[in-house]
Amino acid sequence: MKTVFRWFGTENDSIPLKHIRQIPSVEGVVVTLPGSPVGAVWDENRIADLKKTVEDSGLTMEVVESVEIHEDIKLGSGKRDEYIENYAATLRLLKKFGVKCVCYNFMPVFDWTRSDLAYELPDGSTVLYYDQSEIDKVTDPQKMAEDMKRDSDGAYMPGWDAEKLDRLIELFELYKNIDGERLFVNYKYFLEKIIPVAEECDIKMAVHPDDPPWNIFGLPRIVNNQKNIERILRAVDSPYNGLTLCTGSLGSDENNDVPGIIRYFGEVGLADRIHFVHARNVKILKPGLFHESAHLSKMGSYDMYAIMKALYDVGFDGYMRPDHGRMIWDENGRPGYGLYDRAIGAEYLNGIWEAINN
Ligand code: DNO
Repeated sequence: MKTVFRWFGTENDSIPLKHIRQIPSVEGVVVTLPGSPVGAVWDENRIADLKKTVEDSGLTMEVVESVEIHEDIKLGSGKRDEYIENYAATLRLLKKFGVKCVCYNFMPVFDWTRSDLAYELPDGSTVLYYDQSEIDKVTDPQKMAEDMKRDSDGAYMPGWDAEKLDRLIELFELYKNIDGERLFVNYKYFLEKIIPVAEECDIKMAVHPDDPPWNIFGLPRIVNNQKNIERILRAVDSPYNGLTLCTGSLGSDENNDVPGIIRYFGEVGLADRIHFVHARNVKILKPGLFHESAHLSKMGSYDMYAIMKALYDVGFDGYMRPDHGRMIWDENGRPGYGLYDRAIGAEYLNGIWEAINN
């Protein structure tokens, strides 16, 4: 297991790389190119600069999160073939710079969604919070998207790019014709074209589960449970067609037994598809109502030992990053992505791993 840490780039992250370098277990950072227009080929010079900055700090740059997928690909319309070609061209560039794993998602319109980005816990820390009844009250997703942007203090929010937000009404109209099955067909089309390129580039594609893992605003979500994920992994049967096992995203639906899913993938020969793990804990208060928590098992609904042990037992050998932390110690940072709590999480998870290993 290689521990990595998400970093949004010099211009977009308040955390200096030298601080990340000082977290004992962390070997590398998970990067993206903020501001790259979705669907366009990434800029080679910017990738080169990023790699130099990262490596000059003594860290590796082997994981990208995300190369986002244009809505036309998910909708199966418009300029999807052109966007798929651009995606392939970006993968070829990333190969040149030693990238080994690309995390992406296939959620229509919205990436991760929360109703509160700074919910206060009794200890005074703040966390991301989701209340389905609040989401159900949203009659204007455009306004919700704008509120989320505002509450993130203007920070660049991956997956919430301006181009998409500007055409929300149009997108909602277009998605009226897309149910889960249609979305799957469009996804398979993308995989059939892109997985051979991933093979050629030796880049593992790792789809991120939907967060939360159920339909929202009437938009279908299909990367959400064991059965549907298995179907996707088998749709193009290649080791390069893999998964980002996000414990918190899957785990916010109590029907998803996360260690059970890992063990099941081990039993059916799909363990080697888990290329990347996002490890965090989440406290489910009732179905559709949860908040994120410290990584420590007793702070949330998940036994993190059981998750790490399941990964160990199925032979997990990919990348792991501590996912969303609380905001603690008066840190001002991007919701979910402060330095301190994620660093604590990284060491805790590595402690579990070391104990299992020994
Ligand atoms: C949230 C992240 C997601 C993830 C994307 C991958 O914190 O885990 O935004 O990066 O879904 O495309």
